[in-house]
Amino acid sequence: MRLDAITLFPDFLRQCADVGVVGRARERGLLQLETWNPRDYATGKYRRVDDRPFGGGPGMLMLIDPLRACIDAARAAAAGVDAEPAPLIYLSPQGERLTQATVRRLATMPRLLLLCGRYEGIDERLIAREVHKEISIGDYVLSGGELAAAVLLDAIGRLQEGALNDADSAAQDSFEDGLLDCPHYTRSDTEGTAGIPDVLLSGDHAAIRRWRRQQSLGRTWLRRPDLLARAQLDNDDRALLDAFRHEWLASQAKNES
Ligand code: 9D3
Repeated sequence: MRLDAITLFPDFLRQCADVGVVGRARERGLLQLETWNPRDYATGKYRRVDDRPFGGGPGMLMLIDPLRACIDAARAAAAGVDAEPAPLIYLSPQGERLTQATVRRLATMPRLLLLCGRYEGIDERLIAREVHKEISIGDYVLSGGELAAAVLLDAIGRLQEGALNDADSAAQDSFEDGLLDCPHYTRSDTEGTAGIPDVLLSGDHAAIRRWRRQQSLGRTWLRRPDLLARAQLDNDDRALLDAFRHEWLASQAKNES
């Protein structure tokens, strides 16, 4: 898959694409990132990339002409990669909230253009004409779109076929089945095995699998009831969750007294 990012801070995104699983995906040729800087398409002595909004008020917008030239150049550079023009995604607080379902869909595309805004954003006419989809990564205020693009790059990159090794299998991930992960424990010279649930030390792999599933269900019930409401649970899951609820409610009652 090829990603083209339009950004005033190309170094930041390039560095994000160099580390960890995504860096490895790039080395394996599964993912390609190209960056395009509107500054390189700005004119005049100062190569300005910002401008004041019509109607006045505080804050600046990205200057429309360098941005359009930059988008055109990015599009032209990858024309011929496939027949359809690559969709342009604008990372913006006004966008649809990013979910793993969207990530999965985007990860199957041969090519995507990502537009990172700075200042207060971009001219609405540019959105209307050039942008296929606006995406937000959550309800908090960032200072620009680069971190959001890095989130998308990371989430998409690790899903490329061959990016993950068996050890970090995507199938076991939290959110792949809509549930939170179970607790994990590892060896410690200083802690020994204190505080580790007995079942994990028992060697009974069927019991371990059941315990982990129960913890996933229970934690999702406690922490993310919104996810639990949408999860597909079978009869075994419901029995495990009922038992978890019972134990948890009993332990709460004991703490009350
Ligand atoms: C006057 C109101 N503006 C500043 C508080 C609104 C505003 C403009 C530009 C708020 C944030 C930004 C920059 N944010 C992004 O470019 C952005 C973003 C975000 O802030 N939160 C979550 N997802 C995203 S995706 C891009």
